[in-house]
Amino acid sequence: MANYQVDTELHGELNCWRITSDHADLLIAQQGAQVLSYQRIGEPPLLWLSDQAIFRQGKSVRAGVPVCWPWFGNFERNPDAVKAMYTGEQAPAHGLVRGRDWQLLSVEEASDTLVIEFTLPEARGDLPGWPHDVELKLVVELGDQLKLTLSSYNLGNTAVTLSQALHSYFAVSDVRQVRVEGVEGLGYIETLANWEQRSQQGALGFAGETDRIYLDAPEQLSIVDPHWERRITLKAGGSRTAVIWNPWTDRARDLPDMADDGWQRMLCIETANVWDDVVELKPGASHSLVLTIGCEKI
Ligand code: TA6
Repeated sequence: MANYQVDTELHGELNCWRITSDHADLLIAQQGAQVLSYQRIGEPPLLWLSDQAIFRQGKSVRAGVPVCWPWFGNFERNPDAVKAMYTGEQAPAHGLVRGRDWQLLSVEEASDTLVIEFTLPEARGDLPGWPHDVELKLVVELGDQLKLTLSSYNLGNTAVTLSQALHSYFAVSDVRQVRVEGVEGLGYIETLANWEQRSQQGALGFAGETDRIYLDAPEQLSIVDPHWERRITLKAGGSRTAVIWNPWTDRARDLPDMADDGWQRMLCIETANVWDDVVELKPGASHSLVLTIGCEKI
């Protein structure tokens, strides 16, 4: 049985919980139910928290795992069925929930795992411009691995279509030295070249700005990091698309919450439902998007 300690902390304007166990340290913000950092004791962090992160109400932190919902990325790039759900004027990137305070429902120990459950009550009809009744929950399970489950349950009497992502920022020794395995042979959308569809040859390495949507992604992807002698494994559930992003030099310079060289130490692989992989929820239907993060020594 592992020992857990839960402490409250204030980071800038944000209420957070720090959870420490015999094996790991986890920091979660109430805003966005956003996991901000995750590190196993004695190892480099698994999730990346920007050195220049801004902890301000209403602004998603450049760190960990922001939740993108009920649409992903640039609203205009979403399928019509997703766009039709929104009646508001300005549609912020990555949806409506990452800058809002979620409610902590419970913290419970189940065998050797700590289970932390959040909900966003406003998703039940009170999100501005999004008048649908969905029970939205994020369950964070800290055991040997870290598991996140984002579930959407349509309690209304009309169908709801959404795109979404667990927009995870992974910590790497140097993005130029790592590779992503599991994408070999997949089709992908190259968002940096007119959203053309292309095909991935071999594993993915990094030599410039990258922003791609991988289609028909397998259940498992991994980040092989020879310098830190580890393989981070990402096991996905309820998702067929994975977005891989690194801003590289110029884009990083434009981001106020990332150091100019911050791009070297991070890599986003986002477990997603985007492009033609949107989630359609009939009344009474539910869907879970799952990400389990593990790590192996190589
Ligand atoms: O997931 C990739 C992406 O959509 C990129 O295009 C990039 O803008 C990134 O997310 C970060 O978005 P943000 O709104 O958090 O700055």
